[in-house]
Amino acid sequence: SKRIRNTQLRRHFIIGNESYVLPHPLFPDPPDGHTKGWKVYVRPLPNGPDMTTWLKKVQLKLHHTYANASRTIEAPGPFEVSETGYGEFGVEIRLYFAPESSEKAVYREHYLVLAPYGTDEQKARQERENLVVSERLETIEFNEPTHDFFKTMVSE
Ligand code: SLL
Repeated sequence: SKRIRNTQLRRHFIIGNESYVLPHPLFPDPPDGHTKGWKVYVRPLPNGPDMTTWLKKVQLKLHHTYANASRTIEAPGPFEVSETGYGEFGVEIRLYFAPESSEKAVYREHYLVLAPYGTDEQKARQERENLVVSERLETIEFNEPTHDFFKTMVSE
């Protein structure tokens, strides 16, 4: 459908990871040599609106040492991958949008953080809780959205 001039739609969301030192009940029977369990995700903000009006598919590409390194998750998600491993690497993320948007997939990268970071106090808490979280606020902008996409977005 036709695009609406001089108009932008903007949405915020989270890309991040959680990491746990193994052994951990969420990650039973890890392969030999795997020291961390982790989850990488694309999520709405806490109490934020549903993302699936605009986000229809997420492809997460892991390090080539993983079997089936390319993981694809369709809406409604959750858009996340849980794995175990031994090292940090950049996860390549592709976001695919609602077809009526006529938008091409958008690329993001998230570098996995598996080790405690920050001040000594912050690191001590992450160790005590056995949880490291690395997240950032992301923004997506749809410039001159199609009329059909605009309609779904404003009724969300
Ligand atoms: C590092 N440059 O050495 C990085 C590479 C590799 C991550 C990290 C295990 C994969 C698997 C895994 O953690 N690969 O065995 O399934 O720190």
